[in-house]
Formats: sequence, C-alpha cells, structure tokens
Amino acid sequence: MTTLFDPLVSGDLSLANRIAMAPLTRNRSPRAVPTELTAAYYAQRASAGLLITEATAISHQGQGYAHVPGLYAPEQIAGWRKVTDAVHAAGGKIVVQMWHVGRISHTSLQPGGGAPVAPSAITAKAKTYIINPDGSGSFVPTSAPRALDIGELPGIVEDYRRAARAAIEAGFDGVEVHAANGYLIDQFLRSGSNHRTDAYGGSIENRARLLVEVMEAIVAEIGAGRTGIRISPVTPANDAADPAPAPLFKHVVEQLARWPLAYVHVIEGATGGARDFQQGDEPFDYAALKAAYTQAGGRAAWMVNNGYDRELAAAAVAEGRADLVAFGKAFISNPDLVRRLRENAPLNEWDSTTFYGGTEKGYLDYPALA
Ligand code: 8OZ
Repeated sequence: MTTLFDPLVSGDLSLANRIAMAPLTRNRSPRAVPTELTAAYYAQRASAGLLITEATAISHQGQGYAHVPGLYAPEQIAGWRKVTDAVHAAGGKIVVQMWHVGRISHTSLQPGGGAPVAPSAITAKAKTYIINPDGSGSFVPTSAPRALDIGELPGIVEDYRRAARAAIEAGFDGVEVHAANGYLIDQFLRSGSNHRTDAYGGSIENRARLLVEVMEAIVAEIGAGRTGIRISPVTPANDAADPAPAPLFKHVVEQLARWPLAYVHVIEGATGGARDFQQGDEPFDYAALKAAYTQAGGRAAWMVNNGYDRELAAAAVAEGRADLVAFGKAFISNPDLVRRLRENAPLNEWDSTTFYGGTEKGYLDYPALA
C-alpha cells in the first residue's frame, strides 16, 4: 500500500515523499523581490516532498497585489536564487508558481498606472490588496480591466516562456503554471469572464487555447518533466464562474495529456473553503476528471489539494485517488509538517492575522518539534 511517506518520481522530479507544500501568498517581498526571510521560510519547510512557492508574477502586468514576488527582473531572479540555494542545502525540492493575475489587479500596481488586462472588459467582483501613498495597506475593489487585443496574446505567452527560463536560472527544480483561482488563464477558460468572439472565446477549445499555448511554450523552453500546472475546476475564487465545469476541465486535462508533465495539481471545491462546493447542476466528479486524463494518455503525477487532513490524505494516496497531496495553511504553522504527519503528532494552530504581509512574526517563528 502506498503511503504519504513513500518517495515518488514525477517527471524530472525525484521527491522524498508524497507531501507538497501548496502555493501560499504571503506578501513579504517588497518591490517584488524575495528576501533572506523568504529563503529562511522555505528552507524551514524543506522536508516537504515538494515545495511550491507562493504565486510569482511573470511580468509587471501580471502583478495584482502589493509585495508579492516577481520573476521577470534580474534582482528578483537573484532573490529567488537565495531561496533555491537554501532549500537545496536543506535537502528539499522547489518549484515556482508562475502567475499572471489578469483582471485581479489595480491600476496602482500596473505599468504606467494602466488598466489591468483580461479576456473581456468585465470587472471582477473581487478585492485586491494595495499599499496607499501614506504607506498603509488596504483591501480595495479590483480595477476595471481592458480586453486584451488578440495581437497581445503572443507577448503574454512569451512572458511565460521567459519566466520559465528565469526559473531555471534561479535554480528552481521546475515550475507550476497557475491556471486556477480566477487569474488570467482561468479567466480565459470560463464563460463568466470570457465573452470573446475570436479564436480565444466561445467554444471550450477556444477558451482553453491560451492555456495550451502557454504550456506548449514552457514545455519547449524547459521540458515537460519540469512543468506542472494547477487548476481549480469549480472554485468561485476571484469571481471565477462557469455553469459547465465538467466538459471544460475534461477538455483541459485531455490537452494536458499531450505532455509528460511533472504533475497536475487539482484544487477540489472552493479554494480554502468547502470541498463539496459546486458550480453548475451537479457535484463535480474528480475521479472522472482523473480518469479522463489517464484515458487520454496522461501519466503525470496527480496532486490534490484543499482541506486535506492526515486521514483523508493517507486514504487518497492509499486508494490511488492521488499521487501527491498539497497542504496549505498547516504548512504555514508547521515547518516540520511531514514529521508531524508521520508521527501523528499534534499540529500548531495557524494565525490568520499574519498570513499576508508583515515580517518574521507568523512567518519564521512557528516551532518545529524538539
Ligand atoms: C490569497 C491572497 C492573494 C492571492 C491564489 C495567489 O488564490 C492566490 C492568492 C491567495 O491563488
């Protein structure tokens, strides 16, 4: 029987166990540059089979919150190099989550103070976090986006390609494409945010076109075995909406089956919320999604996430419903989560007031077992 503590070879990744640290936004990178604190934080958690970084902007246009990191400027790449060196020195593996927020942004965070970009000029019912001119922070409604011209899309694909190259330069073991939670790629996928009438809107095939082009470009640049992807078929996060997620995500995973990827990462239910959250008329069938992927020839490791505890995670791996399980908040408060799960030791509680922003408190000071 497979356990969470068995090693796994997944694409080009050789992982010590089946436990991943989920991507977690922490807003501790002023000017979008990861710091020594970032390096210490990830190194503390290096016993995870795989660390997935917090979402990291592939371009200035892809930035949507204050103090989130980027992967497009030399000083950002140098900052990430400190992180990957620290993680590797501690024996861990780390991939970077590649992020373009699309319409989940604010003019004050965009190049030249311009409008955020989106598949269509539809404002999300969502908030983002900005730093005011006086230095205080606040949650504000996202700005009205402008629709991307079809002629701009190759440039966005190119930004992903360049960021994937930068990820390798920064020493990452691979990348995870953020195609979840209502950000740019997900905005293209879903009919609630994509009203385009060109080759990138309308049919499911068209709405998935940007995702496929991004994956193609990254795979060509760094290899499929170092490329993973995260999807969230039913999440309502950031105003993501589609009445028919089942055929949409069936098509998505059939496309993903074209490459021998590192992994496919699926958020089950509402991100950070109810696992049985539903869009459309029927409960989403995650087993059917995995079967559709396998049926199409997909062989990459299947990573699941959202509200897993020790028991549920162990069962998912034992019963073959998943190869890897990603834990989020439990990894914030338990740097040695793998050991605690192995020993069935109690977990530290997390303090949600220190999730976003700040410095060491709630970042570096959660204790490991003696
Ligand atoms: C929480 C706060 C800000 C961003 C996501 C990148 O939901 C995020 C995020 C989460 O994927």
